[in-house]
Amino acid sequence: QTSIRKQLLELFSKADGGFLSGQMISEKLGCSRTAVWKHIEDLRKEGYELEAVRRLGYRIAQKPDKVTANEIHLGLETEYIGRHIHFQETVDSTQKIAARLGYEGAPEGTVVVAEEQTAGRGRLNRQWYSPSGTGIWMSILLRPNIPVHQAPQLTLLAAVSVAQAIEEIGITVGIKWPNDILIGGKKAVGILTELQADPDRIHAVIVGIGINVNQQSYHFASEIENIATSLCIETGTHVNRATLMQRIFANMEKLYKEYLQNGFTVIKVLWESYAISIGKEIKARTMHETLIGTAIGITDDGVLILEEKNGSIHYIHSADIEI
Ligand code: BT5
Repeated sequence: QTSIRKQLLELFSKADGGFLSGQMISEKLGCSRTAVWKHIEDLRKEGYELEAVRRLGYRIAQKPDKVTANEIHLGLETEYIGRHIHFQETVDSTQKIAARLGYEGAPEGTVVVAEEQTAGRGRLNRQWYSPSGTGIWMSILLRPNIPVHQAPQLTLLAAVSVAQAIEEIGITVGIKWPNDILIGGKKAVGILTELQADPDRIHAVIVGIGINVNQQSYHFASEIENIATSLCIETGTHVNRATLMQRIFANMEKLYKEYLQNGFTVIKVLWESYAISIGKEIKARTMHETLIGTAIGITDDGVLILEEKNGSIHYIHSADIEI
């Protein structure tokens, strides 16, 4: 039963929003027209909006707002990112599961995604709020053959692919080094990159991405209600999460291929086009000190360059930035 469902969704995926006749479906699936009708009804019960037109057949007008493998595969345009989806309704943290899959040899492009995280985390073990059904909480596993010190570039690459996907739905975004995507000064996306590596070789990079998608402001915990926003708040409309994930995967795969082939140059230029801290006076809080100065750019490794008033230059690998 589930495999027929899968085949049916694959047919619709190939039709790319177009109509499939009942006759054609019944032939391809090897079942009766009545059985096709029953499967279509089942899809409707799951939240798919199916348009039925005489002589033309059926068309998926809207898929349910779920982030299960079926919804993500329906219409996915990539070669490997998102081809292996590990979905669970509730997890502690998708990073933890992706880390385990990383050690177990999961292929590049594997994505772990959940409707809810009970222990989502940011950098330095800070909490990442991940309420059920409202956001995209996912971890993407990559296995790039690059030197360890270049791994931070992948955080910036991921940020660009998410920024592009959000722009495609008509929202202007800015990136705050290294990992925040802001809309109108408020945080909509956080990215956390973790490594599985020996000193001289990367085994896996796990890019964790948290996106506030369909929260209303009253959904936010009081700790973040003044600093956080969601795509729904910004657009005024509900945003389909699986479709957004597909756009992120497509953008990311394109940039990642470019990156592996030609290096960081193109990604850096794109990243800089979104950067909101560069050229500005910032306060950078690192583990050891707080520096105030002008953010004059990023290095080819993705490290932030800060110039103090007295002219001294600092290379910042990790910090919280205030603009
Ligand atoms: C981050 O850390 O911004 C990285 C967040 C990465 C989350 C993803 S979700 C999928 C994957 N699985 C995980 O467990 N994590 C990754 P950082 O720069 O340290 O920012 C954390 C701070 O952002 C917190 O201290 C809060 O102030 C704020 N924050 C927490 N939840 C938020 C939310 N939903 N929206 C906006 N801001 C939030």
